[in-house]
Amino acid sequence: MATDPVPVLKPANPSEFDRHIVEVLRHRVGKDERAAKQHDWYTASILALRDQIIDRWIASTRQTYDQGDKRVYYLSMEFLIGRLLRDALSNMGMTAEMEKALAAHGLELSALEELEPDAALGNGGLGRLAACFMESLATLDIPAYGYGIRYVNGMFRQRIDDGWQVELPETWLAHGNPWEFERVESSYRIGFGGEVSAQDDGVIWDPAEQVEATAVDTPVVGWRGKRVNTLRLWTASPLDPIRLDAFNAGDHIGALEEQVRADSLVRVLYPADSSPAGQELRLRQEYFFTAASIQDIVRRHVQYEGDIRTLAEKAAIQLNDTHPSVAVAELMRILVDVEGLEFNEAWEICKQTVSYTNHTLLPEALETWPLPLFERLLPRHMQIIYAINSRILREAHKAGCNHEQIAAISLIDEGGERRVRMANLAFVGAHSVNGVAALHTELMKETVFADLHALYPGRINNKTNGVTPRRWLQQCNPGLTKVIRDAIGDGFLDDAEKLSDLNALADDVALGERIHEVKRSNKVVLADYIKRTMGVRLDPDALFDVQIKRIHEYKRQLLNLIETVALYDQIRSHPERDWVPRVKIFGGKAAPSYHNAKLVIKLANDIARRVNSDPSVGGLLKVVFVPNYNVSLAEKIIPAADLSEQISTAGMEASGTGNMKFALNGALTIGTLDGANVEIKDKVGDENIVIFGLTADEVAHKRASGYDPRETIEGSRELSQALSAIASGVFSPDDPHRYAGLVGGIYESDWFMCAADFDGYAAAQRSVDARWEDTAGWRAAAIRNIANVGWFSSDRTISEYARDIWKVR
Ligand code: NBG
Repeated sequence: MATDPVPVLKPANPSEFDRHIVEVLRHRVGKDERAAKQHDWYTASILALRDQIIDRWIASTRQTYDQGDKRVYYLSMEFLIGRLLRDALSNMGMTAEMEKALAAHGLELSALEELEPDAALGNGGLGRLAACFMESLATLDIPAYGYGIRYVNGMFRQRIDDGWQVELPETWLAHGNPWEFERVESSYRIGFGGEVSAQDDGVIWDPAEQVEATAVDTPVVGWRGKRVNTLRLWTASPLDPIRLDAFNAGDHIGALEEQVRADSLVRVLYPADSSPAGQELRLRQEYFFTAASIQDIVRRHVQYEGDIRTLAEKAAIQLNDTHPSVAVAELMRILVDVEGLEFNEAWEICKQTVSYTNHTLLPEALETWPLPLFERLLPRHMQIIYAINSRILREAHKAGCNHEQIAAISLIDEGGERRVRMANLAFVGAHSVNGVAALHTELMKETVFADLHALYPGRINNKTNGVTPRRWLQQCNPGLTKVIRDAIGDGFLDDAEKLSDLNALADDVALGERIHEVKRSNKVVLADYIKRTMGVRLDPDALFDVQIKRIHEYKRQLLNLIETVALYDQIRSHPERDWVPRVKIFGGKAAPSYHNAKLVIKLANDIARRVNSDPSVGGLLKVVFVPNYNVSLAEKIIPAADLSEQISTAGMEASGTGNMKFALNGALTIGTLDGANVEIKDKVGDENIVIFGLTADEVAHKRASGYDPRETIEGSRELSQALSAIASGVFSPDDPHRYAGLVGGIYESDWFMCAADFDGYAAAQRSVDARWEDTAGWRAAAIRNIANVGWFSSDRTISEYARDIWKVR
């Protein structure tokens, strides 16, 4: 039975809570407890828990109003929240009570938890970071709203058919969502297109189309239930749901056109990780949720403060990547056209209020929109952007920028088809522009934002990412949490950096043994899941080597697979050697249109089929690709991992956050000096992490100096053999040329440095084997990882944002 680490609140009398659940079951679910099914109990449990949360929610909101506190507004196209039941129970300190209440009806909480759909309103790291931030904001008692879109179909469900990824719609709302509240009173009209006309007293934008945005709120509970904040997601509806005249005239489909148009705005999350979908609908989605959020923020401010001029004192708007950067133009439009401020004054307010986080340097991910599209959809915003641009370019000119620098700073990309640069817009409209790990922030200054940084030095700052230790330690790994509490007490539950007390115990054999026992039982649970769902049997005493994340060439799942093939060859050629039994676990989704990423998934499955059925490896190597990787699966897999694969081409992974979760759960990292790996290494110490490969500088230099991968490949027997095996169809006898192109890419350009880093990676893997044989050494290193990554708590990250950017207490 899971128990709460520490009772958090004054527990309600268990029998009282039980009565409450039954009452909810009857009156809000409409079921007799004798006839109720699991799903009815699930709904009743959440609603009963929600009642407890609401009291704190109202108290938090009142307090913010009464004290006139500054609020943080986190605008994000994605919130990858996952399941909420366990999180809310644990943070409210009500897990034990809920278990007891359910037991009285012969129910198990863990079974009900499995009924909750994963709210997958995000692609990967960026969306999950937003979810961790929401939880930390509430934990730190900072008044905050998350603003996003209530997608009807979130991230697609991935099925693997004959090794290939198949995308299916995820229907998380199919059975209702007991967490949310629709706020019909918080509705705004959002316009698109139309005409702009100048009147005596200002500019009038007369949109050609309008939809209504309505708020749907979900409470977000912080640790120990101190504060409950709001995640406000927008849904869309037409102003006229049906054109009755058309309907009556027989045009049944055409009559519903507006409804369909509105629905499509909130229908799908674009499943393209770090690359813009490039479609008009995406820009419409961005404007839709941003405009609704800005209107909501301004309305709240004016209602309670009376004076729009004090906006920056009471509101901090954080743009999560460039997706909401049209906020700069929208806020300016409202300040100037609606509130009647002078442009200059409005511009100062805008900059003081807004700040922007960059999450990638990949050129294809820095959003730009074709100018004609932007102008057609948002004619007034286009004018405002021109006005901002002329101001910025004058400043650049005055500062002595040359022609090239001015071209790079401009909000309009004039090379080729003219496009609006959303990153530049966010940069100039914000007082703070931050990167998400130290290396990434430095690279921002040197590469994509070099000229803007020179013009506005001091604006770029670093805020290294973090993860919430509630979900990513306490809730996903109760066994480890208990062992740590027994060892160092409860302090780390409120301050993750207190995990450092474990350092003194790193060589304690008994502690090492207990942590090992927990890890082993987590591995048994995962192995059972994999046996049940995939039919593959895993040995829980093998080394579990895990790479779970979006499938992307820069993340180099391919490098891992090539090394897997090389290891397979080695085991077969040298069966007499003392091989460390390994399980290679992969998981992740590929963007549906990303050909090479989908091929990598197929390759992983092809290799798995061959290796797992080859009796000559004698179970020393197993490969599994776990389908439909999502937040809930991560919560199962991470606590069971021994080795964390963080092997991106240096300079390309902005931060990574999975790397932090694994280390917190006692896995060792094998990785490159990329993203936050660099800082993880600094914290855990060189001896407790396995680093290999080119540095970001070396990668840049190699690319610039005419690198020839052929030479490298020919110089490495292991690599060339593995590549020829893959390319010649050893793993794809049904289609021998399937991987010729994938491997050909490595021979021809090796942009992602798989060949260049292969030998270093393979050697690092063998050093991992050697470490694993040294049981005491491995266990001590695992403890030192747990002990030293408390700094990567999102509480620390959020305190830095609060202090340096938002200026909230
Ligand atoms: C991702 C980066 C990750 C980073 C997360 C959160 C995008 C655009 N960026 O390295 O690739 O950890 O953002 O900051 O999804």
